[in-house]
Amino acid sequence: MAPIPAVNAIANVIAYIGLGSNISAEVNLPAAAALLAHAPGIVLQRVSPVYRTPPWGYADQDAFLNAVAAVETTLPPLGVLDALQAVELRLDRQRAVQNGPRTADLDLLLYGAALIESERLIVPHPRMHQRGFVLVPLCDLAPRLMHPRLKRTMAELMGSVDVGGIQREALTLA
Ligand code: PH2
Ligand code: MG
Ligand code: MG
Repeated sequence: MAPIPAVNAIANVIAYIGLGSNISAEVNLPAAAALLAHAPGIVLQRVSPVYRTPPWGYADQDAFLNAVAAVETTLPPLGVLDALQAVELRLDRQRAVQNGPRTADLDLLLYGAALIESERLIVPHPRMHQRGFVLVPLCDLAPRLMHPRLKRTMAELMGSVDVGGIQREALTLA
C-alpha cells in the first residue's frame, strides 16, 4: 500500500507581530493578543513578556505597553496585514495623530525571511531595527533570528539601540 501523504502540504510561514497600546493598555493589549490568536489563518505560537516603554516619536502621551508575538500562518503577507487591521478596527483604533495614542497597534515586523516593498506593506518593518520597544521583546523570542535585509541578528541590532526606560510588566498575554 502507498504511504499516507504528509498532511502539512501547505507551506506555513513564521511571522512576527509587534503589539502596542497606550490607551487602556492593560485591557487592550491582552484583547489584541486574544483576537490575533483567533484570526483565521493565523496560529499564535509564542508571545513575549510585556514591557512598559517610553513613548517614541510624539512624547506628550502615556507610556506604551509593547510585546511581540510569533505566529504561524498560511496567509499571504497582505492577508496577514488585513487580519491585523481587522483586530485594530475591533479595538476601535482611530488614526488621529501620527505616532500618537492608540488603543491597539499591530505591526507585521517579519514574514519569514521575505523582503517586501509594496504600496501597502514594507517588510521587514522599516523602523523595527531602530526601536527598543520592538527589539527587546523580539529578542526574548528570537535573539539569533537574522534580519533578512540587514543580515544582523536581533540581539546584535538591540545592542545598538536605546533601551532606556523599558521595563518588564507583570502582565502575561494569551
Ligand atoms: N508606536 C508608535 C509610536 N511610538 N512608542 C512606543 N513606546 N511604543 C510603540 O508601540 C509606539 C511608540 C507608532 O506605531
Ligand atoms: Mg507601530
Ligand atoms: Mg501600525
